[in-house]
Amino acid sequence: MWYKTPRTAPHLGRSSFQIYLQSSACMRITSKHPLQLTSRPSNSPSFRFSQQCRGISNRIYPKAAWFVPVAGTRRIVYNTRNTEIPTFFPSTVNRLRHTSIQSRNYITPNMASNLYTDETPEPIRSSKGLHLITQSTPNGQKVQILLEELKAIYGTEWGTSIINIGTNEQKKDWFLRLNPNGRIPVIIDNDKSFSVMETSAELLYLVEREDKDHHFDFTDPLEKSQLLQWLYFWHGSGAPYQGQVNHFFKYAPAPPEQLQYAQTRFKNETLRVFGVIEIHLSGKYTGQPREYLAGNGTGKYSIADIGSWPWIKGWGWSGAITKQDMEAFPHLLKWIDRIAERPAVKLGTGDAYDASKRPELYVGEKR
Ligand SMILES: N[C@@H](CCC(=O)N[C@@H](CS)C(=O)NCC(=O)O)C(=O)O
Repeated sequence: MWYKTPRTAPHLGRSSFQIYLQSSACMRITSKHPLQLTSRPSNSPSFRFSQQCRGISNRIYPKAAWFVPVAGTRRIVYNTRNTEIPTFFPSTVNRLRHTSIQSRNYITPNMASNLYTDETPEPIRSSKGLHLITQSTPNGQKVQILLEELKAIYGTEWGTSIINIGTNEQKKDWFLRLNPNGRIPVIIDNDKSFSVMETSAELLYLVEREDKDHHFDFTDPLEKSQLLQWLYFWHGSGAPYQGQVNHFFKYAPAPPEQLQYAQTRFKNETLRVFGVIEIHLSGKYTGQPREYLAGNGTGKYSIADIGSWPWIKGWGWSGAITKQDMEAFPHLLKWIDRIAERPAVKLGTGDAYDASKRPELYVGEKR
């Protein structure tokens, strides 16, 4: 139902904002799926939605205009003829995103509204707040550990779904929609209808969202830079090599003589990277041995450590790297043990993420 209002909207005050919507889209939206508008700040769903609509109308229908003034606690939508649309309820906003707007491609594919389809497993589709899709591999464990650390300090809550990457569940459409790279882990922030791929970006996203007191990152720009250096170093120069060691020693389907070059190459690169971290931790060039990768003095445990530890602690997994090889890295070995002692690290690598112990978390094809 629509209401007539005075010609001038009385509440277009300082706290108001205006948006312009393409009128026929707006007509469909408001008649079928009422839109709630709030006076809350710019990260509210309705404001973001409004911004999206503004982009649409500017591009396609520059002349069509709907005013959406928001002031104080009033929640009112106006069109150009000052016709007032009644106020609406929050639950309609999500429904709106998933139906009329999305199906008409008014929102670009990257936008949040496209997170789920009917194919998305129900526990993920109906998840609220933060949701992790994982398997307890080194990459999965990075995010599992940080979430457990955040829970220990802030009581952070999230849901977990475990998939079996052996069945290629991560290559299905429902998953690629969340992470086009088709790999775990993925974090979904349902509060913002936003998904995050790539472990380092996920760690950064989570500390930004949850770690208000900076337990796992830094406020000082130089310390923060150091954190990023080691986070990126491992992401770009550590995991890819160690991942190839695992591949060429454990999985590659070729006769051993054909694998030798790749095996030697990636094993040596991995050991070289371990050596880089050993130099840093030993204080060889600074005179200051360190306990952790980033931070002044001996450093502070942070997402730089969390981003690399789950891989490095598994140095023996492929069978390629021997105890004797590792003797060259005494500081690295102590760092592995130091971090392994943390309760949240034990939780993040433990039974809570073992699909055989938590079958209720399993989604998708099992085997
Ligand atoms: N660069 C990615 C790598 C993620 C990744 O490789 N995940 C592995 C598990 S450790 C995976 O999903 N593999 C399945 C596949 O390759 O299809 C990240 O840091 O998130």
